[in-house]
Order: sequence, then structure tokens, then C-alpha cells
Amino acid sequence: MEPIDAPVQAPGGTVEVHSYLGPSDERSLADDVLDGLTRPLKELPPKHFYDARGSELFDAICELPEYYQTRTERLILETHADDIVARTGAVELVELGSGSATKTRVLLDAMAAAGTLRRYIPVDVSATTVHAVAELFCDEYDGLSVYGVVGDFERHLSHLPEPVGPRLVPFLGGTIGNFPPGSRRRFLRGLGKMLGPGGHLLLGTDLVKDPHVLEAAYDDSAGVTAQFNLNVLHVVNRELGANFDVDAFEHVAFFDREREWIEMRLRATEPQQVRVEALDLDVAFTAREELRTEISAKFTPDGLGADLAAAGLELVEFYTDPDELFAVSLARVR
Ligand code: SAH
Ligand code: AVI
Repeated sequence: MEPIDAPVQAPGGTVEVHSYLGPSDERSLADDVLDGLTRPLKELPPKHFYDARGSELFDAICELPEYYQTRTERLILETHADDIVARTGAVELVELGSGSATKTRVLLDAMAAAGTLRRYIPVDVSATTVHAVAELFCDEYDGLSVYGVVGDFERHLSHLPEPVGPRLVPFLGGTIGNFPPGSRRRFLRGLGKMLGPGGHLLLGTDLVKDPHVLEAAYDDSAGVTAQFNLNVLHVVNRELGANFDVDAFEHVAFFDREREWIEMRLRATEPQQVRVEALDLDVAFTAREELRTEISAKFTPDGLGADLAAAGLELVEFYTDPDELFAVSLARVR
């Protein structure tokens, strides 16, 4: 698709946002729904959570007492940002699944302090967050050039501009854990190709820990994660003319100890017949039948090293917090 916005000169620097989402992405939701709802274990991929409301709900999750990930990853970045910038000499950040990019400021501040900061490239399927972050950071960071990409990081990374110097690619929040293990390695291998000369990946991963702590993080007492989970049904209702009775589904989250991942599901509380008009599809749910909406893998340092090695990447530094709840890995092409 053609870019939708022309560059704009803003007080702080330049900002441009390019969108690569179009009719083929409505197709992507349609294909995922058709494929996912006709499987023996019904499933929808997590990227469809993030419409404007889903992105807001995710931001609310990040503030929850039970969701230790965000504050812990921020602490790790605050502790080591200067080291990361010194080791990489990064002049630009290409952030995958940037969302509202609150932790990214820590890196941008360290780059600004080192005098290397030139460009920020947020990449996200959520158009609202890319636009908001692009405007905000362009205003806040003097002389920063922001090149926003509204797109799918699994399909649109070939549209990125050429690096302007050493590139750092933050992929934070543990989003890599939302890939199943096989595609995770394939995706990481693909990232190696977009790092450019001297480029580094900065990968945030949640670590294996007490299952009660993990399960509480995905089933908070205020019910925000339940709302986030159920939101995907609103997305399908709105985008594909479906008639899910959202109130007749309940949120389920459990840690699969064998696979070492959290699974989120939506369970039908009673039998339900769902019509998806845009697909001319009728789907039956039996009472208590579950729809899987997300896996969120938890890592061990060894497992992470094996994934990076299998993807042709080498670990440069492994940063963690004192309680070893979360990790941020700096890696480069081997
Ligand atoms: N990096 C932020 C946000 C994490 S939430 C943080 O650490 O807090 C995951 C983000 O990835 C969301 O903003 C979501 O819209 C985005 N996302 C999920 N799947 C995506 C995909 N396939 N392509 C691009 N962005 C995606
Ligand atoms: C974005 N992603 C890594 C989050 C996670 O923890 O898997 C999404 C999320 N799902 C429930 N709570 C948060």
C-alpha cells in the first residue's frame, strides 16, 4: 500500500507515519477467524486484541499490581540503558510492537544523553498508538526524526527504511512469548536480517517462576485482563458482522507447566450458535467449550540462549532484575 501521511515538520524534528494495513488485513482477521474457529480446539491469534480499546486495556494491565512485567522491565532498562547505548552505539531504534512506548523513553533518554539519538521507528498494528507516539516523541525529543510504521511485524518489515547508522531493535514486553516455539525461532531469524550492519536486538522476555505469581498476572482481581480477553469478541463482532454473545463467555488463564506458557482462553458458559456474517459461517460452541486466545511463553536463560542460537543470533548481554522475574537480552547476528 501507499503511505498515507506525508512528512510533517514539527517543532522537535520530523514525523511521518506510513500505513501498510489495508483490505488484505481485514482478510487477515477473516482468514484467522475462519481458520481458527473451525479447528477442533478453537483459536484466535492475539494480534487481534489490539483495536483502540484493546490497546487502552493493555495499558491498564501494565499498571496492575499483579502484572509485574512492565515495572520490572522498566527497572532493568533504567539500570542498564547507558550500558546498552554504549555497547551498541545505536543512533536509531526500530521498536516492534511499540504500543504506547512508555519504557522506550528510557532508551531514547540514554541515547539523547550520549548524543547519538537520530531516529525512532515505532512499528505496530495499532494505528492509534503509532500516531500518538510519533507525535509525542517528535515534540519531546529535539531534532528526532520519527518514522512510524502501522503494520504487521510478521509481514511488513521489508518496508522499513535503510538504517542511518547502528540500529537497535527493542522488542519489549515479552511479546515474543506470544509466538509458538517454532514460529518464534523463524521470526527471530528474520529479525537478524533487518538489524543492519552492527545492529542489535533488545529482547524482553518474562521468566519462568511460581505458577501462582504467573496466573495472578493473567487473572487480576480488578478483572482488567478478563475485559482485554473478551475484547477480541467485540472486534470480531464489529469487523466481521458476527454475533458473539460476549456476556456468555468467561475469562480463563492458566500456566501450562509442561510447555511453560500461560494460556488465555474464553469459555462459553452455555451452548451458543455464532453467526459470522462476513464469512457466511456458523460456529457452534458447546457449554464450557473454550476458545484459545493467547499463549504467553515464559523463558529460562538456557531456553532463551537456545532460541537465539537456533535463530543465528548471539547473546551479547543478559540483563535481569534482582528477583529474576524478567529479562532483557541484547543480541546480535552470529
Ligand atoms: N511494547 C509495549 C507493548 C506490548 S503489547 C510494551 O512493552 O508495553 C503488544 C503490542 O504489540 C501491542 O501494541 C500490539 O498492537 C502489538 N502487536 C501485536 N501483534 C502484532 C503484529 N503482528 N504486528 C505488529 N504489532 C503487533
Ligand atoms: C503483549 N503480551 C506480551 C502480553 C502478555 O503478557 O502476554 C499481553 C497480555 N495478555 C494478557 N495480559 C497481557
